[in-house]
Amino acid sequence: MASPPRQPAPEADSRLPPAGPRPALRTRAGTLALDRTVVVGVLNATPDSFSDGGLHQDPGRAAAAAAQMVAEGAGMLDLGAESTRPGAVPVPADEELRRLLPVLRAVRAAVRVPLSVDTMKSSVAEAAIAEGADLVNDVSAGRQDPALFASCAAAGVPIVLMHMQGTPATMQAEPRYGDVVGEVTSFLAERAAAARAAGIAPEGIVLDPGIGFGKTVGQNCRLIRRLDALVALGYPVLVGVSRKSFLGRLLGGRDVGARLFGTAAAVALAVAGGAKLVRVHDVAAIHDVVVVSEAVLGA
Ligand code: HH2
Repeated sequence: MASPPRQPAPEADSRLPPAGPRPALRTRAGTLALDRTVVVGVLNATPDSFSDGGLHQDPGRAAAAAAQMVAEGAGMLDLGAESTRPGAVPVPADEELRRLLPVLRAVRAAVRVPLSVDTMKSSVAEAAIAEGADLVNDVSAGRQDPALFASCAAAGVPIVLMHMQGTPATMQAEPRYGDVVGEVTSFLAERAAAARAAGIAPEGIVLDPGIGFGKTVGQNCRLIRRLDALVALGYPVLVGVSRKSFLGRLLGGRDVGARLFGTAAAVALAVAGGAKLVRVHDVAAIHDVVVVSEAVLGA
């Protein structure tokens, strides 16, 4: 397999987003073009996710929400059945599957966009792929279950590799870094190399700095500000800031339901930094943010 091309030399106009070296992601649902930023809608089939917990456990409601997100501009949907919010405890695979599969089947029947499954377990990923999932989104970047890379490689599905310091149960206790941008970037470079060594194609790898996963408010902001360092690795970058608690803290303790403008600001800056996918709950609003951000960046 060819190596991902290096980031081209910096443009004269540094306000422009770095040119994406891989403008598309190949999935079984077709090619997902990344020349425009893709809005990824979040659908959690969980009772306890920090934002949409309990809303999408019913397959019919999940399918209706999925169809609405696609109508509002989502180019991909991310389905999860295990919360990874700070303090969350792990869910056994059988329970994760019991929650996920009925929702996945209903959503798969309702929409044609690529579906990713947010899981750290190879058994869950394999069952989800058999039911029509097109990508795997692993917040542990293949560390929780070393068999996950092989599952993705065998099925030929892309994977999102996310940085997390610690585990969801403990990660916000005391995040520590010498150089957060350097450490997150070199960690993801190493995980991408491990994924490729396990047989995942380079054009099937997406990197994610893991906003809110073992980071302080300042470290989250720094990672968004210096997204260029991650983009320079040559893989598409996904950013998930939606309604997260660093926004609540920046806004004086704002409630989870009142973080839309904060989310919008962070998404606009992530797009300016070169994010090719943004994972959000409020698809209609963030679709507008992305359209306007790209128009300004391209002017
Ligand atoms: N954030 C969450 C979950 N999965 N995956 C990626 N790749 N990047 C993220 O930033 C990310 C993620 C947390 O958000 P949410 O799914 O809304 O909450 P919960 O983990 O409580 O289900």
